[in-house]
Amino acid sequence: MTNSSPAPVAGTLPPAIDGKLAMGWMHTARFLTTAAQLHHLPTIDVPEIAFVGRSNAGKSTCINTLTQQKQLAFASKKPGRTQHINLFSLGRQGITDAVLADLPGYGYAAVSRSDKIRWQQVMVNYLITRSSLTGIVLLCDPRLGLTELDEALLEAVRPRVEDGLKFLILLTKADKLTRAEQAKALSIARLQAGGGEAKIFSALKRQGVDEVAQLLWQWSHPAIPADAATPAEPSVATDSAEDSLAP
Ligand SMILES: Nc1nc2c(ncn2[C@@H]2O[C@H](COP(=O)(O)OP(=O)(O)OP(=O)(O)O)[C@@H](O)[C@H]2O)c(=O)[nH]1
Ligand SMILES: [Mg+2]
Repeated sequence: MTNSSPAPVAGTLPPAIDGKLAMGWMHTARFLTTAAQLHHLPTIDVPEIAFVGRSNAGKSTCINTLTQQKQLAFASKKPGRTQHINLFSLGRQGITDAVLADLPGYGYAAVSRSDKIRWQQVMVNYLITRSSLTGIVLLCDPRLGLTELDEALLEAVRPRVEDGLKFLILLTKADKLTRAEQAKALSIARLQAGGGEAKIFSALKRQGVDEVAQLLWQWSHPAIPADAATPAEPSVATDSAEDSLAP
């Protein structure tokens, strides 16, 4: 891997980055912290990108595939594996320029109704109040399509998306679909994405991987004003948002 991703030039659009450089950047991912409650999350002063979606949609697998690390995020056949918000830092030479957040999935059947409702509230709080949140990747198994809970999430974040929050519907496990089914699912998802976009992804076949890495790099490196300072390491102060993730 080369070590020379182009730096954003002050006052300009971010330079385009090729797939190989974007994957090199993704490979720098390292564990930052895990939080069982929103107010335990550190305040982050770089772009944060959240991976959200139904339990078992493939969020943790997607993070592992993008970062080319087998066990950075916990992936499992058993739904409900991710129970905390796990943060991962990205950036070369130990300088963090973005953070990925792996969120617990929702809609897991074995969870009690009250826990489901509580978790939805935590999730919506996170998506609405988290000030470092720059982009959301909503993972969806196209065989199931967007569920009621996905729609509710979309509705909750719509005002922020209209305000410029980046948004991607990622159709996972594309290896389970034919090309024609993929094309159909993609056109439906594009309509549902509102101001955001939609892409096809398969961890198994490595479909869409470079493309998503490039997009996340672009989200994380917007044009910077001429007098902007160098991004710093995330500080360890805490947000004030409430609610526990633990059942
Ligand atoms: N065929 C196929 N299976 C996949 C793909 N991505 C994930 N899976 C499988 O889907 C299952 C769930 O994957 P996870 O990454 O743990 O899903 P998650 O969304 O993080 O689940 P929670 O943590 O429970 O919310 C695992 O058995 C994965 O191997 C893919 O691209 N293709
Ligand atoms: Mg997970």
